[in-house]
Amino acid sequence: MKKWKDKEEFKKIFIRKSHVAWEKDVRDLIPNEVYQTVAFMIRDLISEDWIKTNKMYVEKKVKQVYYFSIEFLLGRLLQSNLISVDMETVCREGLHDLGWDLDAIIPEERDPGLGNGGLGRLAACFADSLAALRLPGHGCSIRYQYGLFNQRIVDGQQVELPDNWLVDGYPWEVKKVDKAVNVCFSGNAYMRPDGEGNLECVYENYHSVRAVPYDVPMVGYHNDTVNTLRLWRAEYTREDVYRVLAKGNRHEAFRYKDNVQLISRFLYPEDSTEEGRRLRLMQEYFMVSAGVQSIVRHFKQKISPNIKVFGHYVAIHINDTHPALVIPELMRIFMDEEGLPWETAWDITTEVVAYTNHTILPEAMERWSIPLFKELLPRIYLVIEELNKRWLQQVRNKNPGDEAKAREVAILWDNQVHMAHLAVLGSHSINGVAEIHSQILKESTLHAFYSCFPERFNNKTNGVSHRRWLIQSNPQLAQLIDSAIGNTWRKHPEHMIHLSAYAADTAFLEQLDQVKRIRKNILASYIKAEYDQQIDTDSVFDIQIKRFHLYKRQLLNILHILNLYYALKENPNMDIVPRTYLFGGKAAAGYGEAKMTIKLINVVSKMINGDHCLEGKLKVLFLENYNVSLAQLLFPAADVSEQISTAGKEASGTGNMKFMMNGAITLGTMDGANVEIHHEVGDDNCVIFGLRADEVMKYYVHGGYSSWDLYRTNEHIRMLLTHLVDGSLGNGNYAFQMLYDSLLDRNDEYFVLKDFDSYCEAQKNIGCRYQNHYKWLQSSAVNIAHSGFFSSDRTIRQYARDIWHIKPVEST
Ligand code: GFP
Repeated sequence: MKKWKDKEEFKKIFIRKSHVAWEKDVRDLIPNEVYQTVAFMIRDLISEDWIKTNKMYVEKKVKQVYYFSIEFLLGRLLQSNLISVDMETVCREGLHDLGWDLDAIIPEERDPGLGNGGLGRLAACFADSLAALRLPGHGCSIRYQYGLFNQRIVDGQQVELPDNWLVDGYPWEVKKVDKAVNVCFSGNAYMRPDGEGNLECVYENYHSVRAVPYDVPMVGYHNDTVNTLRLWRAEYTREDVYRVLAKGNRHEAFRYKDNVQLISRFLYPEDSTEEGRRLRLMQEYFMVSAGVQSIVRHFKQKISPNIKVFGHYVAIHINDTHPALVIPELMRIFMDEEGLPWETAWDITTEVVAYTNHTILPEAMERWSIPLFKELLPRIYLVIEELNKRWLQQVRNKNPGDEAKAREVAILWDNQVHMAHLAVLGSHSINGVAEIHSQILKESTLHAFYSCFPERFNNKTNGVSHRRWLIQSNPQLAQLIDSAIGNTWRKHPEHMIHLSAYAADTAFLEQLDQVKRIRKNILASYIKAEYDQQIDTDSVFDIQIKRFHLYKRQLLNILHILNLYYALKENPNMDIVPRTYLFGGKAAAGYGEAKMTIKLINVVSKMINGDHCLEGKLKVLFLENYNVSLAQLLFPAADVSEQISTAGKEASGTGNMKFMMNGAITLGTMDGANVEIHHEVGDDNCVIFGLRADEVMKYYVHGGYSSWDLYRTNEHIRMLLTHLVDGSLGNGNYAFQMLYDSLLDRNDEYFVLKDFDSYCEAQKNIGCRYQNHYKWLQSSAVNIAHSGFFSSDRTIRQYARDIWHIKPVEST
């Protein structure tokens, strides 16, 4: 790994680079130019290793994994790359001498919002761990011109603004024009005899889109591995534009150009319209086809001309169902381009592909209308049709007369393409992301498939990168851990368990208290600067940060806060530990209830924060535009981690792990990875409440429970619900009618009211525990000590060993 010798060398290079890049004196640079200059300097440091890593993989002919994901939520790269190359201090000191503060430069990087939540962030942690473990693995996704929207709160409501993250350029990417491929859409596809007694496919009159890759380096932590995240951008070709122009219609040519560029313009186009759904399907196939074509080309050029051994060298992972078209795309290439018969093509495909399921929510199980699919991807449709025919034949042979069975596992049914079924059928491994979730997949969601292929199902509990979420986000805590147990945990997070010995060490706990205080102060300063709000750093920081969804139950949290507020109004002398409740998260633009929950939080926040009779006992804030960078400020400052989804609904959660790593205490249901956190730390060190997943399931089987009964019998609940619609929250009558309806008329699908009392108890429990501060700190230490299991390094090692069969590659 190339390095800067010292800050003097850093400064020399910085001055030279900035002269060339900006034609300016260093004094005259603006902060963004400083950021870009340092980014290019890091690129300089890693470029040899990047080339070498790729060469080494080819020379050693190692098996490589390609991780396909529609989201890659990287976060800013400047600081994480500086940490990986071990040059943060040199850079900080060098910049300081030149009159710049690194901490003021870091925010100049726009946080690339190429994802929405856990799914995309997990992909980024996995890329980080692959490189840190020297594993040959790369990412594949789309270079969206606009990331997920920027969220602003106006009059308490979420407003979505475009996230034009590329506006100043992105210094980490490298455009690889020579690696472009064409992706074909529409046209006609049909089978005809090939003259040798077989059928061959004719695909004609299609239009093609040029897919151009932009590569981003994934830099290994303190090693010389640099893997690649390949992001595809859709471009038109000049020839295609001329072809349209030649027909004499200039408007048509403009429309064509625009339609092509649209493919990689937005993350998650609005899918409530046919147009939006069409675009989304185009995006999925675009990413898949470009990615698979480039893998096959690389394999044939660099590894072997014999396509039959493809599976010995390549593993492809599909992150949720969005990239499931990898399966028919591989089949297309193997049969149409490589001339393999169906059976051989199928054997190789299933040998290569593995699938992770991330949710059991029915709305997230992707389905496409067959007419749309056929029109857009006629060749791929023929493959799926044949696959479905062969598969159902097998199923019907085994279960004669049982059409219900066929329906349960069909890929094509009810005029729809079922992507999860395609993903399961075409993969040799199917995993869930936490023990309880994998169990639910086997027992219910994918039970029919589990009974056909039990050996394919397994669990891989999620993990998070302790480099980003601890070393980078909370350097104070990282140093404290070093001082107690040495620094081997930085490369081996499982060594954090040695901290257990310090959970009763008063001096250590005092320092831990100090660290938390520092982090709470940092957050408080941010909130003061951004919102002009003072928050009390002696209060409990109780934080819920995640995407807004009814099943994640931000509503339960805010209803409890409202209840607490009313109780304080009634009894101003009530003795409670002061609380600061913080929320952050985005709601999908078309998701009414989620947006209304944001509004409710903001209305309640205004009411409570403006009530000076509370004597600082209660404060509520909604922080705008939750993203990776804001998360890095919030996790280290938290005392309480809100993980309160309806049991059985949150596949895993990864925020829960980030909080734990930073010493927060989980307040959660027995859901997702909370179950494993509870298993690690025990009842003494987390607070569990609410219905268990099997209880929820039992209610569902019997059509739910009656929330009206609760409404009638529980006066707190009745009062809270009444206030949602009687105008007492100051927003006019019926302001929160939609939430009221979801809780009562739609019978509280997510058991918010059913778990309400239990949650209130759990909140009281938190208060009591916090009062015994010494014990609280002990719990905090136990949580940190046990968080090593939740490092994505552990998760990735398991994927590498059990699913991908890839090994670390040492440089020679
Ligand atoms: C989804 C699931 C989470 C899970 C992540 C990563 O997250 O429970 O932790 O995927 O596996 F819901 P979102 O993208 O929905 O936030």
